[in-house]
Amino acid sequence: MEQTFIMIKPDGVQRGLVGEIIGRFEKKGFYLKGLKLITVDRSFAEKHYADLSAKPFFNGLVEYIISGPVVAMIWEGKNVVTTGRKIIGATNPAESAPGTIRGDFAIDIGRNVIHGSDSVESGRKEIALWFPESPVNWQSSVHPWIYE
Ligand code: IDP
Ligand code: MG
Repeated sequence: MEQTFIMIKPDGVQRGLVGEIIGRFEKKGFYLKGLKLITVDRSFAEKHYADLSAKPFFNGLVEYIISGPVVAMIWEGKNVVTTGRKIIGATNPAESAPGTIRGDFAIDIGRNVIHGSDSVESGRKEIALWFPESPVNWQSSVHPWIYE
């Protein structure tokens, strides 16, 4: 099944939003397939955001991501990449709809609480980068109550 990489950024951890955010993905019906609290160094953050290295905000973005621990997660389910991005909301919280994570909990684009992969392919790459260890293999026993 489809997987995505979701990261609660340092502001989300500091502000005590970890439980709230995990709860939203859990209650939707997605399956948690990887989870760790980790502080990353500069070269790792630069690798994660390599596609944005030419952007003027790149250095600030890297400083932000290395400023404290983050919660790195793998979530699994049908259309989890696209639906996960909808749960997260628009990149700029000024434009994120209420009811989305960024719409409910963020103000500034440079403190937007959470990351989610933008495609199945980048999800695959990001999961390989953040979770080089072999994944925990488990299946939810409520699966038939979520999928027809
Ligand atoms: P996304 O996180 O919604 O996929 P991206 O365009 O991939 O958005 O940008 C990655 C992150 O870089 C954003 O989540 C945000 O934290 C930061 N960012 C994007 N655009 C700006 C900007 O114009 N100023 C400051 N930070 C930005
Ligand atoms: Mg992105």
